[in-house]
Amino acid sequence: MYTLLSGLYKYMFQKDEYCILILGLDNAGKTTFLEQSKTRFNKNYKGMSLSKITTTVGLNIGTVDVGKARLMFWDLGGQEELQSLWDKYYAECHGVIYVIDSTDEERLCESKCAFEKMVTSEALDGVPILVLANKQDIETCLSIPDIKTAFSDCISKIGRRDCLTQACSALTGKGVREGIEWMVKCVVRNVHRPPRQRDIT
Ligand SMILES: Nc1nc2c(ncn2[C@@H]2O[C@H](COP(=O)(O)OP(=O)(O)OP(=O)(O)O)[C@@H](O)[C@H]2O)c(=O)[nH]1
Ligand SMILES: [Mg+2]
Repeated sequence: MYTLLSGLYKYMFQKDEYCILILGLDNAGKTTFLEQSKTRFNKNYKGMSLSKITTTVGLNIGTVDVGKARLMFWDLGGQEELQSLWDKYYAECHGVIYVIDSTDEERLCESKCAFEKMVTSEALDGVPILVLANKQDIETCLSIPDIKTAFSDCISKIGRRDCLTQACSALTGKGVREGIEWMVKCVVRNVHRPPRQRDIT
């Protein structure tokens, strides 16, 4: 009886946990995205004012529950000297959210280089990647096709893993829910696959 009840309790309340890294250059909007996600998905979360967010030195951690999945976000600082720390977290992660500032054409090439380095890391083989073209609330921003063109020579390096480019505004919340729901679908599907098939979609 106890086993039956504890099984039922676990089925109803226990969440499966997934670690998701939020990466991208400094000023891309990673921490704003994290705060916006917590506000949107966690009912009683009283978020900090988005305008008060300052550059991340180290990392921020946040949790978001989506159905039976619990996403543990690790938002890492994007400044050049902090990028060398990103790969310390790769072995533990189930998914990557890569944030691009769509208004910063000058740094797009720099962002592409950081993306390329990340995506070719063996420790991330088969890990789903959500690319967020952020700051789409600003009229002069680059469009999704513009960004895909700028990143085109990385495409072959993404391989056969799940990858989606999503228009987003971390500030207004546009595209945030869609991006997270896509990520949940991918990570849940991946853990139920044998490891060697994780990169086959
Ligand atoms: N207009 C607009 N501004 C945004 C958006 N997302 C973030 N910002 C602004 O961009 C700036 C940087 O945002 P952060 O969230 O601190 O960026 P970050 O990627 O965490 O930066 P680091 O912590 O330095 O790596 C802040 O002034 C934000 O208000 C967005 O979707 N639209
Ligand atoms: Mg930050």
